Amino acid sequence: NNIGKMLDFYSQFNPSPLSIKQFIDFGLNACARKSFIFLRKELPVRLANIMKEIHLLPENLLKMPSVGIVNNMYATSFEEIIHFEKVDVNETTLDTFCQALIKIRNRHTDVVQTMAQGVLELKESHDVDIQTENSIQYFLDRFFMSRISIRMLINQHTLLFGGQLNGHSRHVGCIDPSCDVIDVIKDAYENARFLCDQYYLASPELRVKQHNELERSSEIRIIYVPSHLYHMLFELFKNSMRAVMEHHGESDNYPPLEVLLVRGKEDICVKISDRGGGIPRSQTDHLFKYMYSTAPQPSKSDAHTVPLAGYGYGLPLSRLYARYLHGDIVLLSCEGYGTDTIIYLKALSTEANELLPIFNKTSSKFYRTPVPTADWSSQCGGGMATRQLSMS
Ligand code: W6P
Repeated sequence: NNIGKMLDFYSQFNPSPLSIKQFIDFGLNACARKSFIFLRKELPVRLANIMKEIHLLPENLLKMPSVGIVNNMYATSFEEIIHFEKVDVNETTLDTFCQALIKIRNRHTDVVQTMAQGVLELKESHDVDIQTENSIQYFLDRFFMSRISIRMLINQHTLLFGGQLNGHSRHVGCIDPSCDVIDVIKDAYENARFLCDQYYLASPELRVKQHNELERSSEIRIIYVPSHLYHMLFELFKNSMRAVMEHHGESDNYPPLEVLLVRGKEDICVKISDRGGGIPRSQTDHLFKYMYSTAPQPSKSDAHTVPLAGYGYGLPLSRLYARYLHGDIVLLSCEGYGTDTIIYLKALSTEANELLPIFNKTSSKFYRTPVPTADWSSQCGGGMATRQLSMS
């Protein structure tokens, strides 16, 4: 059929990663026409690359109703953008293109939730083996990364050319060329603290230290997407607060969260240290796994006990936001004491390029490659890592 042919065609191309500097340059020389010409090819390429991968998912997962819904949404959006393939460019097409992008963005708002539902549906209907679990982890990392990147492109275009330009703001689309990291830290902390106070009737204080190795001035500013940074910090603060409150249950004196913000030549580091009792080393890798976090939450039906942080997809998604522009999130715990989480960001906007999944022979092989047999001896036969079931 036609859409199948178009998918084959567009999935042959690799996505073109942009640097944050290119996003800024694009935005400053704001040309809706150039942006349109770029996106009417680049969006179908990115969509087609990830849609090809959806079809390689383990059959059991593909059959789940929620995954079908997501798959259909992608097909619809792909078709809607393909319509602009051969139109001539005038004011009207630019306008309808903007409207189409907004419609697509709205359609895909709940995709993370729907995918999580699909994983739940699979867990409830089938036994999931290690190979399937690995495939799902591999796929969801790539799928959500693709989604982050596509939404970034759509947001930039609609913010810059959607007709509601804010001339007073220094922002270029959703990028702040002079993002004050401490401001975002404080904002994320305050909002996490608000939830913590509601749930536990108390919350740990925040102590911030900063060190600018380059210019010994006080402020650390970067070119970044503040909403992404906020998302990561809010998630990590919620987790740390929960750990502290649960670990010091009886007391009314909670050890503060300590944040260290450092600007080096290459990296910006934000380290959040909590004294929430830590977690065993055997559990740290699991925190970033989709399959461990989707255990149906006991409190979900009880609207009055919304958990502060439920180890949902928060941590793996936050790490993807960091990795999207070649940063990372690392978690180090001392069981019995507390946990450090570090957000690494690229200090230089020239190094902050989009990291995009590409569909090729290597990626498709992954879905068919069995789990390698262990070449290190161990008691439990499952390889190096002891498999444990759920967090809850
Ligand atoms: C903990 C567990 C955790 C996960 C993510 C971030 C911080 C923390 N602290 O104890």
